[in-house]
Amino acid sequence: MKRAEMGRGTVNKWDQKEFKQELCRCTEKMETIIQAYLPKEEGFQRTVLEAMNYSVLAGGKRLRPMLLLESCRLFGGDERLAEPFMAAIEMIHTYSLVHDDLPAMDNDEFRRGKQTTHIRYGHAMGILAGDALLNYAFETMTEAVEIAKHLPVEEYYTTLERILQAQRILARKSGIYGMVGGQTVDVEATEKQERLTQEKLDFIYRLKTGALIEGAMMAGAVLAGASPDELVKMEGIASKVGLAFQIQDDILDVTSTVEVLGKPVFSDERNQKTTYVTYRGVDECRRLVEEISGEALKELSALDGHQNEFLRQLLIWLISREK
Ligand code: GRG
Repeated sequence: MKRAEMGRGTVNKWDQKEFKQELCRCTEKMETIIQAYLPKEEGFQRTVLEAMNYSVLAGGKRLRPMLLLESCRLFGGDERLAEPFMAAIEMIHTYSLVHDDLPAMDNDEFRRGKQTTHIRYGHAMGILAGDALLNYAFETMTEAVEIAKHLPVEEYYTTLERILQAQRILARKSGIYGMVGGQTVDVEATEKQERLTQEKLDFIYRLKTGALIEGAMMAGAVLAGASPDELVKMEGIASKVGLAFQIQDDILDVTSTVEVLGKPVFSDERNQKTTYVTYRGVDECRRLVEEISGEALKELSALDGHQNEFLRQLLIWLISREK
């Protein structure tokens, strides 16, 4: 069944093969959109531009842009408006990975099956490329204003408001009340070799991993004109997805291989990090992933009048992913 045949409000199910085919198409689309917004490698500062593009183009599942787009579609939004935000959120995500891999943090040499940015370009350039990606992400989001200029005048001001709101959401979710905040608590606890309480561990997961997933789904929804009440619901769903996603990441760190993951395994143990697996063990973590994601899916299907079968299957896939 083609996606076009699965309009809003339909609840038809896809089988696994159909979903995988659509996922492939969607990943290719993400690559095209992301590439279109990357900077040209030119000028005296060319090295940092190359390092930015190297990091972004190294691969990755492109989950956050997909979640943003599908959340926009869920509320019947205009995809064109979502595109600069899709590229921007992948830039923010990539910057966080580039900085997280630095010697001052996780000190990893491989990511997405390739050398990490600071190994390839040197430590200083790793820091600069991360900074540049974060900055360029916010510049890229403003491209949506150019797209809005082509809308009928009566839609223009509403659209500008939505663009600003989406930008604000992404600033907050990637900043001190989101990803940076979570990473701060994580780094500090790791340095002190603190045995985390469940409360602190949940705080780290909610902010470090969950916040950007929340940002993706909320920004997509807000661009499509979702109501404040619907936004709160999207935040709740995304928060659960983020938690399940991170627990799955913990599981993969101890059960997968470097070949499948494209990054080192047992890195949590090496960095003496407390994770859900430390407290609960792999089997209990698997059960938890199912329970939490089940709740998220239930809340998603309860969104009145809004259904997106691809988004539903995407959430199932990312929670049960193998890399
Ligand atoms: C440096 C401010 C700052 C934050 C770093 C994202 C992050 C916070 C650290 C990376 C390490 C980690 C385990 C993060 C949790 C989120 C996560 C599982 C990231 C990997 O995301 P994927 O699986 O990666 O979507 P790809 O490569 O597919 O894009």
